[in-house]
This record gives sequence, C-alpha cells and structure tokens, in this order.
Amino acid sequence: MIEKKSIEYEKAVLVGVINQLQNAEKVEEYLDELEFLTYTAGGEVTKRFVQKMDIPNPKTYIGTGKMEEVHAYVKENDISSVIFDDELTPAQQNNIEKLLKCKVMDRTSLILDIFAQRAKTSYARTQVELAQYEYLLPRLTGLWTHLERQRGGIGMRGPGETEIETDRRIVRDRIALLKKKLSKIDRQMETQRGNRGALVRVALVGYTNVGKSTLMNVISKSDVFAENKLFATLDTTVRKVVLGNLPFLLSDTVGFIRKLPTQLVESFKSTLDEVREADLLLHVVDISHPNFEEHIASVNQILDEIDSTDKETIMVFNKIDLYVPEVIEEDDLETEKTSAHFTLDEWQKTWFNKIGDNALFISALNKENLDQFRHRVYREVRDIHVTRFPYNNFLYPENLDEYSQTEEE
Ligand SMILES: Nc1nc2c(ncn2[C@@H]2O[C@H](COP(=O)(O)OP(=O)(O)OP(=O)(O)O)[C@@H](O)[C@H]2O)c(=O)[nH]1
Ligand SMILES: [Mg+2]
Repeated sequence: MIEKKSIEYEKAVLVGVINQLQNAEKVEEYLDELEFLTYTAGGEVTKRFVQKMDIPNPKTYIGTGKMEEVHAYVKENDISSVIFDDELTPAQQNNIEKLLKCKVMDRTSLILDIFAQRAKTSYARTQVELAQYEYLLPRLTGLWTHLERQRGGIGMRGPGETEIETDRRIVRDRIALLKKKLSKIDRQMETQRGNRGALVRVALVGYTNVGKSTLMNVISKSDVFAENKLFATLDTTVRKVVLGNLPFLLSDTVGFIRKLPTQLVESFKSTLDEVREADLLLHVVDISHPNFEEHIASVNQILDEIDSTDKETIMVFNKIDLYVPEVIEEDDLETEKTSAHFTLDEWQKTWFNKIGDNALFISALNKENLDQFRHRVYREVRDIHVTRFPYNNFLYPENLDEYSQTEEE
C-alpha cells in the first residue's frame, strides 16, 4: 500500500454526469477541479466526457453508448486511467475496469492516491494507509493478486474459505493493526498538546490551495511548504507566534475539498484535533476562485462533521490581488448581475453586513492588509486570553508595531 513513487505524467480522461443536482456549468467546474487533482497526482488530462442522465446506470454508471465512445478513445490514445467525478460503487468500478481494460478511479480514490503520494511522516502515512484499506475492503475481488505473495500459505486459510474471504480477513487484520498504531500515536500527541501550557490556540482552516501555509509563513515567519498544487500540506505544523507581547499558538493543517472521502476524515481525526481543540478558527478563502462560496460551504460541512462549527471564527478572504469580477458590457442589457460581477468593495460590504469585522480581505502573497489582519487576530486572542485568565493582568499595548518574535515548537 501507499507506494506511489516516480511522477511521470500518465494520460487520463475524465467523466462527469449532468443531472438535476448539477447543471452543465457546474459539471465543467467540478471537472476543472478534478483535472487539477489529476495533475497533482501526476496525470495529464487529454479529454473530458460528459453525459446527461438523471439516474446512473447501476452497472456502468454512464450509459452503454457513452461507454463505447470512451472505450474507443481509450484504445486509440493509449490512455492509462479513466477518472469519474462521482463515487462509483465497487461493482460499477469492477465492471468498467473489465470493459475498458485500464485503471478506473473515482474522485475518492484519486484523493487517496494524492494523500499517499504526499504523506511524509510515519503518522500521516499510517493515517492514509488506514483510509486506503478501508476504501479497498468492499472493493476486494479475486483480481487482487498481490496479496497472494504476502499470504504465505500455512495456517492462513481456514477450511472452505474462499480466496476472497482470506483477502478480506488479511485486510481487516491490517486495519485493526493500523488503528492500534494510530491510537498509540494519538495518545502521545495528546500528551504533547497537553504540555503546551495555557496558550490560546488558533487554527488555520480552509479549502485546499487557498493560501493557508503562505499566510502561516508570513505571520509566523516560518517556512512551511506551500505550492500551487492541491494538498501541499498533510501534517499539522504548530508555531508559537507573538503579536505585541501576546503569545499564542498558530496551527496550519490539511486543506479540505468537496467530497473529501469520509475514510480520510475518519482517519485524519487526530490531525483535525488541532482544529477541534482550537479556541479560534481563521477560515481562509481564495476569493479569486469562481467557486469560493461553494468552497466555504464544503469547509463548513467538514467542520460540522468534526463538531467544530460553533467556534469563534474569522473569515479571511485571501488572494485579493488576483480577484477580477466578471464584467457586463454597457450595451449588454440581457445579462443579469450576479455575485460573480461584484467588485471587491461590494464583497466587503456584503460580508460586513453578515459578520461585521469578522471578515478580512488580504493578500498573503503581496502582504496586503496584513496589519489589519494582525490587529484583528490580536484583539480576538486577547479577548479569549482575558476571559480565560481574568487575574492575569499584564499590560497589552494597543500599538502592535513589533511582531518579530516567533519560535519553533
Ligand atoms: N496571487 C496570490 N497567490 C497566493 C496568495 N496566497 C497564496 N497564494 C498561492 O497559492 C498557492 C497555494 O498556497 P498554499 O499556501 O500552499 O495553500 P494551502 O491553503 O496551504 O494549500 P494546501 O496545503 O494544499 O491545502 C501557492 O502557489 C501560493 O503562492 C495570495 O494572496 N495571492
Ligand atoms: Mg498548506
């Protein structure tokens, strides 16, 4: 498991479906994201297939005619993977693999693959491996031959047990082992967190690639890996940051995505503990992304899954340097104004009306409005600190021109 070494770009095609829940435009946007995921995993997309259908075909997800089209293209162009935007049932995945004779993946398995590629520490690798096995368990078929080597005959096979049942048992054992390993690390991490003392804890959360690590780096002057690919960060980094004379802990963690596989959320629970135990969330949003409102909703949904929705939250709209509204030409009387046409000013007003000064607009890359950001965070952290330690009356200067100190944990 987990092996995914050299990256040479494999040719892939994408498949999406238009239905009552997602119109043609949405599907294109989802496929844009799927293409970005494919690229992150080391694939190059050469074609997209889209079909309109309300109810998916239980055997092959898309219809027979469409499947033939895909098949012809795959054969002709030496395609190695066909990637579906929606989750396939284990049976569908099997059937399609047999028909197309190439790798068949869905969004979930692609995300798992990226996580496997990106997991560096043994902790992250254990979490990903667990998620991979849980995804695989219902998908085990007789074709899963590489287990044969590990099985090593004697004592492994009960009387009358079929091969596939043996495979399932091996996987279940492995899952149990990984869970045990994780809970041991969890206890260690809990102790570590307990040792951090009485500092206020702030966590950066948000969709993947919105600039969390970049913001972490400029605020804490640290050097967390950031790049223009999805899921650059898997492991949590915690830094002690001092604003004025007020120290607090800032953590940067894994980004979220639409339809984040539940297996991953489950096995990353401890990584997400950092979020769950935070006093304040900084929800970072990439305002230059056309779907940023949907991203906010996806993030909120995952926060809900880990019981973290009622936390104090500041919305940080990042990448204002890249934001360009759609424009309606003066002689165009047809197009109706939507939020896509909002200027940055209009967005600021809209959010100010919703949540007042809990909305900030910055550019972490160009360091725009960072002073405002620091002041807002300072104020919030100070309030939390004062509430928690009412008798701790050291002076907090309102002048925050000195932010230079940071320390590694
Ligand atoms: N133009 C612009 N680019 C930015 C800004 N902030 C971050 N970026 C870029 O956005 C990309 C993603 O940044 P990261 O900091 O890695 O994003 P992240 O949220 O940590 O992403 P994951 O760890 O993958 O979830 C990088 O290429 C950054 O240089 C910004 O304010 N403006
Ligand atoms: Mg990051």
